Amino acid sequence: MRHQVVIIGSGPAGLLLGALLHRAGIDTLILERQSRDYVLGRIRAGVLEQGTVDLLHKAGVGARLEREGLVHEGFALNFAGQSLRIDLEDLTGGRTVTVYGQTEVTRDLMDHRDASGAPTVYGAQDVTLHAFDTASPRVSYTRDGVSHDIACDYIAGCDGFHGVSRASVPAAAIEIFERVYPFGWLGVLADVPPCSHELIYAGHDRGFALCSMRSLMRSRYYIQCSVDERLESWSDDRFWDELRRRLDPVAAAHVVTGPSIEKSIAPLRSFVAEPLRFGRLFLAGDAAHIVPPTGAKGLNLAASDVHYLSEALIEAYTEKSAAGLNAYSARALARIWKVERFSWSMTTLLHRFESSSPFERRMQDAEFAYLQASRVARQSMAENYVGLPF
Ligand code: RFL
Ligand code: PHB
Repeated sequence: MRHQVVIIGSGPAGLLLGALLHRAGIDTLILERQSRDYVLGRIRAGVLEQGTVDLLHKAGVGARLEREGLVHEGFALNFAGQSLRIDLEDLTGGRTVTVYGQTEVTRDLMDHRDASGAPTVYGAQDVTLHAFDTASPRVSYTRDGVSHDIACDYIAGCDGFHGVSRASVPAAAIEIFERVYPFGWLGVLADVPPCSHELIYAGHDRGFALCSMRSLMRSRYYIQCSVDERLESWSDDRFWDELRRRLDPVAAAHVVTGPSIEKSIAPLRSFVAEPLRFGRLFLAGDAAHIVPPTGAKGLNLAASDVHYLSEALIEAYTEKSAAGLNAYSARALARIWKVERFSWSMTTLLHRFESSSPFERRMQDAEFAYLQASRVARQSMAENYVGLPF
């Protein structure tokens, strides 16, 4: 068997790359370790930058997003009992973000791919990359006990942080930059109306809290928790009580509680692998980098990688030019590092660090006071939140 591009992973990065390449007449095979339902069951991101929305439209999957996505013109920062609105639209000359769940993005991309006839293998086990440092790379896998070997021109490693692609690169060829934060996020999804029509990011002495949503009837809330927290020790009631303690009184009074339909703990990490290209293997999305979710950037960063990579591959096939492929790693990394910086700074501003000295706490207070006092400071936050240009 042979395909032009083998894409490993059917998360947002792999599916979006597949859609953009298919549109350009490039033949792709997606290999996904899990089942389709398993991938759709993971509750993750909720906020899309305009650039991501535009890319989804370009890929031909914007219709439901256009109908059901909630356009947000601002969000609130709560800090030490005070609330500050970041007016995205005003501060960025009219730019906004769209609240639309990663699950829905993934479902739209999967449906679109099925309708296009492009192949995806779910439940692909033992995916192994071969000879990607030569002109004839291959990918092998097993499915239902049968082995398969696929020849291709290029391999796109879109298989997330724990995938096989980055792990296949010799350690000496890759440099890792990493910060692991000493806390996680406990997230709850519930079919209750959101406590506010905009997102609320709350820095509090008891720890960070975030009020988000998936629709006008479905809320997504997070609270900072310790890394070794056990999910079993968080009843719904305990979660709602802790959430309300960390919000300003107005927001707390508007929290509508109800049974959780999903509850999970996510660790927080900043991570970048350099470079993103190894011969004919290209890394994109969480396979190459992780940001802590405080800036709502992970999915959006996967989309911007895919923008650069899809353009480069299309150029390689249609113009027989390797210029885009040669530039991919540097172009993508330039944007990745800026987004890493923003995600780290939002995390540092809003979380409670056990190890913080009194000086460091005062630095958090001062940063919030500066945001309150300075339009330029708010503008910088807004510019990053709506998304830096591709
Ligand atoms: P994914 O989504 O992890 O998909 C990778 C896919 O590869 C498959 N895979 C393999 N397939 C074959 N063989 C193997 N050996 C394989 N190993 C893995 C996996 O099964 C999977 O299907 O990576 P991708 O596509 O790069 O997408 C990245 C995003 O999922 C991620 O960055 C975001 O979810 C991060 N994130 C957020 N991003 C935002 O832009 N806005 C947000 O509001 C936001 N909130 C969040 C988040 C992530 C969170 N968690 C749980 C980490 C909130 C949370 C709580
Ligand atoms: C979410 O809705 O899941 C969400 C929103 C904003 C973030 C992170 C996660 O910064």
